[in-house]
Amino acid sequence: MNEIFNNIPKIKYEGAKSKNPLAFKFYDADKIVMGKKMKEHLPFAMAWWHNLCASGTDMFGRDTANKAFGVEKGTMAHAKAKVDAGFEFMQKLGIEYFCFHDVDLVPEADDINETNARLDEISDYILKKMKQTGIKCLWGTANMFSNPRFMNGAGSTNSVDVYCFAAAQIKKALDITVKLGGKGYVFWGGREGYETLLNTDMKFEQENIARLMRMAVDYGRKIGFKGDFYIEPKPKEPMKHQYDFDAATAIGFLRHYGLDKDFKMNIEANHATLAGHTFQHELRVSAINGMLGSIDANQGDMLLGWDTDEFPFDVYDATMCMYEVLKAGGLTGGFNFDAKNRRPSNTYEDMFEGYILGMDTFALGLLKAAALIEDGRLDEFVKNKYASFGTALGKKIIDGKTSIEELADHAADLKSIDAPLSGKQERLESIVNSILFVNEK
Ligand code: XLS
Ligand code: CA
Ligand code: CA
Repeated sequence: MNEIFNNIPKIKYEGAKSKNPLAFKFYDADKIVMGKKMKEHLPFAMAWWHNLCASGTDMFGRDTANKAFGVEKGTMAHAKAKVDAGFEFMQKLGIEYFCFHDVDLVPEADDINETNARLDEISDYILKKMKQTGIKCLWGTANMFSNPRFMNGAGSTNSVDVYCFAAAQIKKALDITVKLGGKGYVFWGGREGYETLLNTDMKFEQENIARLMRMAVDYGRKIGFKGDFYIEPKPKEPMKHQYDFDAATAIGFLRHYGLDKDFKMNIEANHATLAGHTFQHELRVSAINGMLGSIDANQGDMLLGWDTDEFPFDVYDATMCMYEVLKAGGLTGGFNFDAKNRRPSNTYEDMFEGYILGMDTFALGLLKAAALIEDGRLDEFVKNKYASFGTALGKKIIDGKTSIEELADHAADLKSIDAPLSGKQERLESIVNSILFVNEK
């Protein structure tokens, strides 16, 4: 088979001083950080859709990048060329996982039976490549938002036929995910939301989404899927009100409908900021609820109000992300680069440089997060902040062994109240800066 990216070498680690754009500056796969190899802390994944499909089309103009990979687009030959390109790309970067939507893999036919036959064929081909290379599937999903049939939603649609179509796509995407040994299965509710309540029965729609998820879980478990189902929260775009607004909303939904044992969160950085949260906030909410599953590693642009899916280069955010991940004991999933090159970055080389940037940013984030934890001052501060709950009365509160009356009596007897400690935000931020920008020897 011919090389597709024939002017791109295998990407190696050369260190922070390297000026070679096609080398890692911080991602040193086998380097040990807090007792584990970098590549074990950072199971990176390639997103099939952005990397192998998206070619720069936006609302105002057509493709700028050529992702035909030498074959006619919209054909099975092209679907296979994308597999070849994807595996060569991952091997050259040392990426061990990929993520996909059903329709990223093959062109959708008018007849679902034909689409499914194409999916069978391509997944055989992918499986062969996986065996040859050791590359694995992180998660699969069904695209239930692009086709016009989903304009009123998939699980939240008003049409029984469309609901069945969504079920059929989930069933097949689960079959393929299981066939490829995927660790997870994602639900991102692209059209699960509404524009106006004048035409929407919100309760009915949410119940129907939950029913579809329940059936998906039952089917998945029946065919031997042992991984996690994920909800990927996003507050808006495409719908004005998305039902899975943020992690707290999605977790509440899962608990309400008894789905919480089978699901975790797939947190995307750009979706967090669209919801008015930091990336770190969404990770913490997921972690403290035992639902931190996987991460879509990208970043948005704070000056733009939409989902720009940029390659992450913000080291501060990556550090705070890795701080949460390390504290949570790692992810059950991985780090999927749901990111695309900017429209004018339209060469093969740019595809590689996007991933090098993202991988280096997270490697640096990992190193800095480990340094923050080893330094210990942040942890120490937070521990001390709540120290008064270590007193006898504090313990009674924590153990649920007191009452409002007893606490009120305590307050009535107080001669003075201990001033709550200073929050020391500026000192803590200064500690973060001093660790982020320390000169490495
Ligand atoms: C879109 C989402 C989507 C999911 C998978 O905003 O990020 O790409 O990750 O359907
Ligand atoms: Ca995503
Ligand atoms: Ca996104």
